[in-house]
Amino acid sequence: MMTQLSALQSWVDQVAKLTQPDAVRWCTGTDAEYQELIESMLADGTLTTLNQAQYPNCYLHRSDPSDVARVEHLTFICTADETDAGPNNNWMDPDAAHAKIDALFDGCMQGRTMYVIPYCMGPIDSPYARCGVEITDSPYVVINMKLMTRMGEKALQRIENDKTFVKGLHSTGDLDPERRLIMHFPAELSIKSIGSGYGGNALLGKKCHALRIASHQARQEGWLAEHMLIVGLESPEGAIHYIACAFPSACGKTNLAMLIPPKSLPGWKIWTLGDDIAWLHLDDDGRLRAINPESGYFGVVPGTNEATNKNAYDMIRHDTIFTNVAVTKDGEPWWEGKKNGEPATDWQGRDFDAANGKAAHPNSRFTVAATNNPSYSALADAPQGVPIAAIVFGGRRKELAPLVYEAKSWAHGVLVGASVASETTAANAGEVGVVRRDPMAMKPFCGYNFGDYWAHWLSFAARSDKLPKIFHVNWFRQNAAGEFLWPGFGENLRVLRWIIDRCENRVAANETPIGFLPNPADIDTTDLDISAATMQALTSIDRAQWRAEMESVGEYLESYGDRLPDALREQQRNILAALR
Ligand code: GTP
Ligand code: SPV
Ligand code: MN
Repeated sequence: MMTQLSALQSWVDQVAKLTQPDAVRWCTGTDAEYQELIESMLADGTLTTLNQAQYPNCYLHRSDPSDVARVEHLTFICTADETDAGPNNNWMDPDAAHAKIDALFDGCMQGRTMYVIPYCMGPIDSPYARCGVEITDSPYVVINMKLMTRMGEKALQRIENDKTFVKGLHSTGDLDPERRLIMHFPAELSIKSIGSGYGGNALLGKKCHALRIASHQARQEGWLAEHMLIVGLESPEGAIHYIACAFPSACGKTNLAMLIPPKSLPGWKIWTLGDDIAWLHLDDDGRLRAINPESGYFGVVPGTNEATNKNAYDMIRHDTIFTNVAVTKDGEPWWEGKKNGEPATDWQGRDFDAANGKAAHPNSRFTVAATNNPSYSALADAPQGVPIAAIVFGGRRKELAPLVYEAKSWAHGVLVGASVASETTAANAGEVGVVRRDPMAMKPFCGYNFGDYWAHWLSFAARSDKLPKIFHVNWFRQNAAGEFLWPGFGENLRVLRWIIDRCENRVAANETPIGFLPNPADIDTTDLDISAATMQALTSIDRAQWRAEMESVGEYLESYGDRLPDALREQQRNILAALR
């Protein structure tokens, strides 16, 4: 008996009976446990050592080449009624789903150790935090959970007090994509995942718990679980505004959350609260407050360098797990966009040959504790979180979407979020670069019907008159030659400054049918090599293109049938009418 909580003990016993591990190990979350697991994975080849002089305590994991990203086509929401999962999810009947996946779990841990990981999503003493227990046969999962969550003894204590926890069962199985499934049972607060050892498929605290299951709980309890970074922007005068931004996978959250202010904006400071997930609650005063349920980052490696993201570059110089990067002949990690060194072996461990494609996998990742981040905010541990001044949606769009615009009301902002579309990236298995609808950047992560989700978002307007303003940004507009029009990265602070000025009613804007756009002169471009014509293009809209867009948004919304809130339909119709 390893816990006083019989519901937990009996579940662990029942899983052990099904999966038949050689040993069961309860994880305590100590540094010694982490080190011991590292040593054993170095010994069996699960990890390899990187250059310890240049990259102390950094290790490389190469995942199976068929297992390098999330797999939305194998991810299911299992609700009694199919329409509760919605057209945005794959659905399976809960009984059928359990039967199908339990057959794969049967005996799957023979010869392996079963690890029991109690974890807490959110500051351990926060009323907004929620706990879970992940059972896994992957020591790689254990060390990632150690870096990314508050796990071990303290979490177990909280679980024993709360007497409730999300159950997550994971096994790497045989890694055959034909026997890979990620299933969610919102009504049971449980997750079952088999056949993948990768990121969001396997670190169940992250997307499976903190978004899919939590979004379901959040709807019932009146809060929001979102795919958002949280960052504090401190002005030279010392005022800090916290903003929460939802961009789809591999569309710039980690980079924005730890950006380095450009030299021409002296005195600005950036404080990172989170880079991927935010839980948002209304406080007693009606202000929206955010906590980051995670305590580490699982970030995209390619593109990281001293110019794009020096904080991340420095942060991953020590105590970092790299997954699927290349290696130089000196044993240093290497990736596309790194300015020094060259690859000797590629992400699959082969001698590097450009004919085989990129040296690092485009979705190669780093795992680090948040405290490694030079711009880490101590308020990431504050039980009440931080007040949110603005919500920012964004996507990766070559065309159409301007650099920034502001919604005219909360309900309009919900439509702006529901209309997010973005080019697909390597974060999910499948085609890259195709524009698809990704409402609130939650297409892969909302644990229930988007129609009900939008209604839930809309309902906040009746509960508070202090809600944040809502904006939309696009760092990814391109010219005909395929070059980005906007420099991006640290320079994005110039746009965030306009957003803050709008929140403080310090600057006027151009009213258009899609929202308020900046006067080009109100985006500071000091020291930027950007023409007036480009700024004009970035801060204006093409009405014909936008008419087509709003028609397409209307068709998309109607695919949610009678679950679509009337208020959202009305927003879309009014904008379309104004564009005509
Ligand atoms: P997930 O962890 O998958 O949820 O992604 P994320 O939203 O945190 O994305 P991330 O910040 O890791 O960025 C993904 C890719 O976009 C990287 O290759 C970055 O170099 C690139 N990127 C980020 N910000 C910008 C930007 O402002 N402009 C341009 N052009 N590229 C950017
Ligand atoms: C994403 O794909 O949005 C990620 C990486 O943040 S994963 O944890 O794999 O979901
Ligand atoms: Mn993400």
